[in-house]
Amino acid sequence: MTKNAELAAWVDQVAQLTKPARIHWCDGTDAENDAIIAQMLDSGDLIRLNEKTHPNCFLHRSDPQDVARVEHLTFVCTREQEDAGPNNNWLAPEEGHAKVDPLFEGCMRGRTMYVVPYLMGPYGSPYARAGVEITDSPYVVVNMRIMARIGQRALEHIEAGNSIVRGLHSTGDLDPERRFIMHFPDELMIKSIGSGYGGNALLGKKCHALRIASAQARTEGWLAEHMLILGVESPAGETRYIAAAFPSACGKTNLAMLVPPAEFDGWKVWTVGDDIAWMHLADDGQLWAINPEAGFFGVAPGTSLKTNPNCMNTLGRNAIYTNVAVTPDLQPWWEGMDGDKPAELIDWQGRPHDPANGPAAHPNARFTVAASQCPSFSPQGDAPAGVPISAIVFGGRRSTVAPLVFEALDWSHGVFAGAAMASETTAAATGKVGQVRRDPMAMKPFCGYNFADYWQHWLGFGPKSGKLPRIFHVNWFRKDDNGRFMWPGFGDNMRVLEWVLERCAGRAEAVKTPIGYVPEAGALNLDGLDLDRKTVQDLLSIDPRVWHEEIDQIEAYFATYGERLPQALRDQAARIKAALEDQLAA
Ligand code: OXD
Ligand code: MN
Repeated sequence: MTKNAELAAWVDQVAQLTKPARIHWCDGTDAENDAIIAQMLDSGDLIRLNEKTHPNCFLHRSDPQDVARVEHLTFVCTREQEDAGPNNNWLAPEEGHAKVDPLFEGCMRGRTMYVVPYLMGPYGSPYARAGVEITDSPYVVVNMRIMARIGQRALEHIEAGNSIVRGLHSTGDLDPERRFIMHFPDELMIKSIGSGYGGNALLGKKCHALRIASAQARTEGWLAEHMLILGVESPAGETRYIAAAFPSACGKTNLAMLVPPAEFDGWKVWTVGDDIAWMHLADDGQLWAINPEAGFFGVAPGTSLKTNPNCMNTLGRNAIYTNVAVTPDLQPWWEGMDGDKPAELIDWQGRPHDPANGPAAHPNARFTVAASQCPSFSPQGDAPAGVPISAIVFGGRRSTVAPLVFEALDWSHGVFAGAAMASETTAAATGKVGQVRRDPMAMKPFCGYNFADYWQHWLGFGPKSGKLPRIFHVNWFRKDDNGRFMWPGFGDNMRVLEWVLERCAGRAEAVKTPIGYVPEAGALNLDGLDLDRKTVQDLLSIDPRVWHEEIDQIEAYFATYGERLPQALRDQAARIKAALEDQLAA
């Protein structure tokens, strides 16, 4: 229960609507967690994994129709449609409520209604924000406990008079026809029904920390972004921080936990966050970032000791796995894991694995694990003030067009580069995989208001400080004519991060091109890499013809935002095109 009358009244009102058998206020203690896990083991909602190899680890198998975010069923309900923008599905707030409220009627009959007070951001941080999620899913409770700071301390923060985001969630009947994820930014309210999947159901994550928070950040003058945060420590012991935005399932977790290659003796990468950054301009003129989350909800397939040893060393204990395969002795398994594929596996749906049924683990299978367990977790990971950001990196999955790395000419051009981001789609959302779509700042599924206003908000930071981070764009996913990746990626991405930070320090050499600064031949440290000159050249090349076409496409995309599009972005496109035309004419 709570001393906060408004919160108590809302909980009452939800209980009257949803008719649960009982109400449980979560205190976040170990004892509570143990009891919920025990009950989920009983009901079959969780399966205990091999205690010897994976102590305190559990497997959850979701409904096969409920395995990813559902962008087509996700709505932003602002008074005016224009305020949600062409980037969001929209309903007027009263229509949004009218669509979902009937689905909540009696939906918790026979179930426990959990009330989960949570804090996004470190305890004691002026930037942390609270929420309360009401849910009938014990899976959500045990995952929220890892992903956010839940329970008594969060409730105390709320009872001290801080505002909250209210999130109502029910798995309903899991019918995709009765599934909606509704956001009401003006009411600081989320209503999610019909799905138990992470991004649709763990409301602190995408719904609160990105969609609602981005709208709050706009009015309050900060940034809520789909970005990892990492620190790079040099052999001299100096640590500088980078925030980087990539679309879902493009390697954010791997980059955040990068282990530098052998040639980078004495360098170390520290993980602050792997998915979300809240960034504020501080009195010193620098952009400081906190990770609002406390855990990682990462994609399992492709994670291995080779691609992400820190992650593998995080995952072996106290983790919840969703939709992975298991060996006969109940060890988790997924495609891309180290070693040979075991002869026998149970697939993500609990069937003996038959390759004819597809991969053994679902391509969007996940792990949930505390960030503090990660060997590279930053000593500043819980710092209330956050960390100062030296560089912002945008990146997409492009098999063609985008070079390995370029630096924007200035802040406005950097905002353009972010706004123009495109990427091939992945399994993190339902729908076709591998289609190129515009995904500005990797926020396409997550920006809680009109992108045109969002870009204007970003542009507005430019004149505010001379100490803003420099902005870069990277592409680890360029392919050659035979369809092979040209860049080794993973730990070797350190080579690009080093150039990025050297540029920030005013040291590394670059060539100015119409689309930005690219590394001069020899400016990237490629020692020990087996890459021929031609491949390096191709990786850094900018084809003026291809880019002219790319800018045409960017302009066509921008045009869908009409008059609201900031003039500065039109000007950037025109400037780049003119420079490319000069090159083509020369
Ligand atoms: C995620 C996503 O789960 O972006 O982080 O889909
Ligand atoms: Mn994400």
